[in-house]
Amino acid sequence: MTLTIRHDWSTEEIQTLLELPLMELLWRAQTVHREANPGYRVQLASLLSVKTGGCEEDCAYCSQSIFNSSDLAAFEAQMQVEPVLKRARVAKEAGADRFCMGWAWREIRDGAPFEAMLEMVRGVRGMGMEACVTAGMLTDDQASRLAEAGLTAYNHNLDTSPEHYDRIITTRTFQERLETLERVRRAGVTLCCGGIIGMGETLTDRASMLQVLATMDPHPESVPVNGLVAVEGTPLEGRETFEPLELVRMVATARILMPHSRVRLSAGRESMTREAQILCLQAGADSIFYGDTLLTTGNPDVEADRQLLADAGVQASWQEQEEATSLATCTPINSSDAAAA
Ligand code: SAM
Ligand code: DTB
Ligand code: SF4
Repeated sequence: MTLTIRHDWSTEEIQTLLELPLMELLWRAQTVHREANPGYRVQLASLLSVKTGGCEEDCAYCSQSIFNSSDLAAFEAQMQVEPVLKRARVAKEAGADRFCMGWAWREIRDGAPFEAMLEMVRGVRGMGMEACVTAGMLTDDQASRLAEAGLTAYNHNLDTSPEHYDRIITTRTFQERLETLERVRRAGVTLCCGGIIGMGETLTDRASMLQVLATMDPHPESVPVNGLVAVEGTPLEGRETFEPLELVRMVATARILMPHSRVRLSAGRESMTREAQILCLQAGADSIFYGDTLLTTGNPDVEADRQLLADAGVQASWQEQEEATSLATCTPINSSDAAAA
């Protein structure tokens, strides 16, 4: 099969994929994944909330919005550069090769916190990890400065379909979301852009959100697929947990639509069985968030994830590090230093 990368998907075509018999959908997704990403490894990305709470947007799912009454909504905490870089070092030692930092902001403002953000990006890149930032809207100039600092990716999700969007967020528009994404692209930073299921959307909404992503040219390099974590104190608290097999369908469809993108199995893993998570890997997910917290909510712990990946028989970044360490241990035998000794 020769892969054709398309940017002209229709919502109807995508909905047909989402509705395929599961085995057929998985087969197609695997076929695309194997061809597009030979010898693939699952990327481990660690997350850190650098600025938590006090956000002026009203995202209905978010624990950090001042419009919500979650424990964190009114809380404002901002980490300094050194402690952040220390956390990045720990994540790297545990095997992560991407470090994602979040700021609960409506938009980035110039000044000391932004200068600190640039320093954090430089520091993470200096450790040899990919650096991703999510901090709301930004200007062209801020995007360029992040690019200069070496930022690998900027995360800004669509969250849901354009049609369902107003029921989830009213303080900024879907169009503003797209404009931020364009600014990031123009600055030469890669895009991390995806969404959430389980917020009362229809199947057509899911297809419509994927259609916006799959008609971007180029596709976002990274596509996080989140299952809603229904946080207490948000308007979505008490919502029934998303159906794990529906997350599997989203992952598989995203893989078929955007063959070369990294599809990230993101929030919601704590309410999925190991088997459902493995199905997501089989459906083409090639990254997970690694570490026992996401931004403000829980995530499986490192040991559990290592076991999960080992049981699934997939290679991940920490194994690359272990291979590199064992090679390094062997190196002196052949090196000139050893010969001289
Ligand atoms: N302020 C930034 C923004 O909105 O772009 C930053 C961070 S925000 C927390 C990053 C993304 O995480 C959101 O766009 C959303 O898709 C996802 N997310 C946040 N809270 C979530 C939750 N409770 N359940 C699932 N996904 C969530
Ligand atoms: C994304 O799509 N999911 C991650 C990352 N991008 C920044 C964040 C998930 C957050 C889940 C809720 C929380 O921990 O606050
Ligand atoms: Fe603010 Fe981002 Fe949370 Fe929305 S998702 S309330 S913009 S931190």
